[in-house]
Amino acid sequence: MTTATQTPMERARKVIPGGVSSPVRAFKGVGGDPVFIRAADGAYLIDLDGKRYVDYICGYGPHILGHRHPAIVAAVQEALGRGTTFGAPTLEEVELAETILAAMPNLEMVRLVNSGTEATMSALRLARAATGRDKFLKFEGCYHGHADPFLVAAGSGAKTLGTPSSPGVPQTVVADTLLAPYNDLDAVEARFREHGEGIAAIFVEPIAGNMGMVLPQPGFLEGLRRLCDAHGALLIYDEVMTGFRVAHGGAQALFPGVKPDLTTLGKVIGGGLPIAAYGGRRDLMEQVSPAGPVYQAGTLSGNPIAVAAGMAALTTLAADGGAAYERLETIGAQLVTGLQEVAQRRSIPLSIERRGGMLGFFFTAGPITSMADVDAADQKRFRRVFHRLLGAGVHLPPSPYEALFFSLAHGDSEISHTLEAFDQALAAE
Ligand code: KE4
Repeated sequence: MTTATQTPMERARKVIPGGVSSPVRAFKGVGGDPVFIRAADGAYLIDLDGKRYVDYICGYGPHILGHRHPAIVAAVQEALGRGTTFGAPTLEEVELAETILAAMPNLEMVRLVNSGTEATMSALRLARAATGRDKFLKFEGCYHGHADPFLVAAGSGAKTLGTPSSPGVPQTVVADTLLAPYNDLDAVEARFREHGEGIAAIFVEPIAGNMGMVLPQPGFLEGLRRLCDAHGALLIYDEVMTGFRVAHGGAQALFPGVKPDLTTLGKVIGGGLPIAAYGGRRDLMEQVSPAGPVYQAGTLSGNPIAVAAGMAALTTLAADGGAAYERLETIGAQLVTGLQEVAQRRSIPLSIERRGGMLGFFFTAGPITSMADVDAADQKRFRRVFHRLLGAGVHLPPSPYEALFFSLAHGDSEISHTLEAFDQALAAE
């Protein structure tokens, strides 16, 4: 919808940096202006002109049940009838904590916060306090929110110390951020040789979802656990994206041989409202204020409206003995098989991986094991295909470095619409 004087984006850019509330939404990864969304329903986004798009953004992960799921809407409406925020403990936040712990046995305690950024920055502070060490290691291409220590250039794995990738992040802050390529145990071993007893933790997305979707190679997570144990460092799984998305128990349920010390969560656990969390071993979490000295707080943490949405989401997902995840497998297999068949028929190299309701595809023959492989994929082709799909009413996340998400509301008609649009998009290549 464009007024005579200005487009929505022209208007937005005047008052909001880049016209968006979060950078990826600005379409910088694909070019052009974003579609402004007015509403959503099930598997669909609806723009200002009423055009519907099959949605593979799903809010960047939260919407695993589909938009406006009746259970979530009803729970939020009921909670609204009792108030919005109390600045006091509620039984509902206890129930949500208990529900999370029941699904993730590696977590003995959990603290609710408002965003994944808060969860990871708090987990890092706790790891540094618990070990008395300052350095931590992260992987190129993994994203852990925008707290200063994590904003480190995804530079070459040869770099042993990160360099700030954003102005305003002091070198002194990232001096303790170590980098390694994802899936490169030798590089991690080298960091430990250089800094071993100074490393508080390894932060890792056990399935990487911020460079498309990249799986851990066999032995990678086990190797991280072994190195942490050998050097007295903590293993921290960032499952903000994968928690309750790739499986009911998150990625750690798919790799049961490795037990993280701490886990961060978000997205699905808020049912589309702002909730995230960090949790793990009791001896660590008991160090968090006011139980212990590690300070962390939040005016709206455990917000009753968000808690109600999260509880409705997790309860619905757990119903019928996990039937929801079986359904996600069926939808996902149908989608991936179809995409692969189209690419094969059109002789276009496509590498695709899926776990649960999350997938990544790259225009390359693969394999994809690190950021370097993702960078080498045909990003120009992604941009062309993105816009053709958008024009055909299929909305992917607007960046080749984002994973795709689908929901329980993505049925046969949405999948066939997507595959038809994908076929037409590749036919034009
Ligand atoms: P938030 O602070 O955006 O709630 O969560 C940060 C975060 C932490 N850890 C992981 C593994 C994450 O994926 C995220 C956020 N993910 C991005 C999507 N790639 C959020 C989308 C955005 O930045 O707008």
